[in-house]
Amino acid sequence: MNPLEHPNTPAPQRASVVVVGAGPAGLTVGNILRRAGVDCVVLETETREFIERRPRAGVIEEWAVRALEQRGLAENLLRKAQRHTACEFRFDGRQHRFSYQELTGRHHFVYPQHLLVTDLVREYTDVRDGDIRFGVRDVQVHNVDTGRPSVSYTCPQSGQRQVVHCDFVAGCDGARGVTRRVLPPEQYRVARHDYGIGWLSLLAEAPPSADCVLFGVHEDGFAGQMPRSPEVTRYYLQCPPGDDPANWSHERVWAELRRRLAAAGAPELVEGRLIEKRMLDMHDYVVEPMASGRLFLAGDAAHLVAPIAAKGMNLALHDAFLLGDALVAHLMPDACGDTAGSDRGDGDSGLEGYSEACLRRVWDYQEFSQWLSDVYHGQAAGEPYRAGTTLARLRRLFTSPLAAAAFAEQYLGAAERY
Ligand code: RFL
Repeated sequence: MNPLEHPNTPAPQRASVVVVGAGPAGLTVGNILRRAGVDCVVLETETREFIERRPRAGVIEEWAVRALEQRGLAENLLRKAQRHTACEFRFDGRQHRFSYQELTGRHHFVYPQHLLVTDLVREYTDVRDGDIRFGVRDVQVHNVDTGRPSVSYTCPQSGQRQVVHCDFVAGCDGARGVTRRVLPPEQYRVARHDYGIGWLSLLAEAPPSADCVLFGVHEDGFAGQMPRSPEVTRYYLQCPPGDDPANWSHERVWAELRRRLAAAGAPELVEGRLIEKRMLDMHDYVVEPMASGRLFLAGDAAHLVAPIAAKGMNLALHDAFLLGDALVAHLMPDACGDTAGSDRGDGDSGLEGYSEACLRRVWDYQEFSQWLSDVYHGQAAGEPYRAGTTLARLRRLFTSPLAAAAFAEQYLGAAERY
C-alpha cells in the first residue's frame, strides 16, 4: 500500500530491503522481492507521474525480455513492443542493411523505457502490494558496514525525517544518486572514460523514417535514428562537447540529419516537431566492486555506458535480475524454486558473487561501446588515417561472415557466457 495515499497511516519503518530509486533497476528488484513475499520499501525522489513520462531508452535485448517474462513482468511489453530484426549503416553515400536476425535467429525489442517503468510501477504497487514512497527528499544511507543498516529521508507531506531500518540496501538511484557515495573510498575504484564528444539527443514528433535503427557515419559527424513508436522517433547528432542545444534550431537539426543520413535510394526523412533537445557529454564509468557490506549497487548507480550501443537499461535489468534473485535466495531460501531454471543472465551468483557476475557483462558492453564509438566517430575525427580504418571496419561487417556474426552477437548481447 502506498502510504502517501493514506497520510494518517504511519509508514512502516522496518523492511528487509530498502530499494533507493524507482528506475528500471530498482523497480525490477522490488518486483522480484515482492513476488517472493519479501517486504521492501522503494524510495523515489520524483513523482509517479514524472517517472512514468520520462523518455529515455527504447532498445531492449531479447534475453532481458525473456528474463522479465519469467518474472511475470513482460505482459504489456510482449503485446506492444516492436520487434527489430536489422539495423542499417549509411556510409559512402549508400545504405548497408545488417540483418542480425538472419545471422543469429534473434531480434531486439523496441519499447520506450517510460512504458516499461509504468508497467513495473503498476505491477509493484497494484498487483504485488509493494510499498513505494514518491517525492522523498534528502535520502541518506547509514551503517551499511554493520548488520543494521538504515535509510533516512524527508517525507514530502510532513516535512519530517523518517528512518527505515533494514537488512539490505539496493542502491538503484541512477547516475546522480547518493548511494554510491557511501562506499568507503579505500574499498572501491571508479574507472572513467570520456569520449571527448557530445551528442545532441532529440525526440521528434514524427514516425520513423526507416523501419530500423539507422547509423549515419559521415565526415561531418555521426547521426542516428532510433525508432521509438509510430508517433515518436529519437535522433542523435554528434556535436562538440558542451555545445548549447540553443545553437540547434529546428531547421539546422533537420538539415544536418538529412545530410548525415543521406544515401542513394533512401526515402526522405519524415520531419516533425522536436519535443526534446538535450546535450549528452559522452562518457562512461564503472564502480568496482558494486557492493560494500549490506549495500548493493545496480544499474546506472554502478556503471554508466554512453547510449552509443543502447546498452545502459539492459545492464540495469541484468543487475536487477541477479540482485533480486540473490536477495530472495538469501532472505527466503524456501522461495527459491520460484526462479529455479529461469534466465538469471549469468548464472546463480548469490550475494557473494553478485558484483563479479554483473561486472563481466558490464565490461563486455563497455568494450563494445568503445569499438562502436570508433566506428561512429572515426570519419569525422579529421584524420585520414582514422577515416580509413573506420571504413575498413565497416566494410568488414559486410564482407566477412565471421566479423558479421561477432558484431551481431555483441550488438544483441547474445553471447553464451560473459
Ligand atoms: P534510472 O533510470 O536513472 O533510475 C534511477 C531512479 O532513481 C531516482 N533517484 C533517487 N531516488 C531516491 N533517492 C535519491 N537520492 C535518488 N536519486 C535519483 C531517479 O529519479 C530515478 O527514478 O537508473 P536505472 O534504473 O539504473 O536505469 C538505467 C537506465 O535508465 C539507463 O541506463 C538507460 O536509459 C540508458 N539508455 C539506453 N539504454 C538501453 O539499454 N537502451 C537504449 O536504447 C537506451 N537509450 C539511454 C538511451 C539513455 C539516454 N539518456 C538519458 C542518457 C537514450 C538516452 C537519451
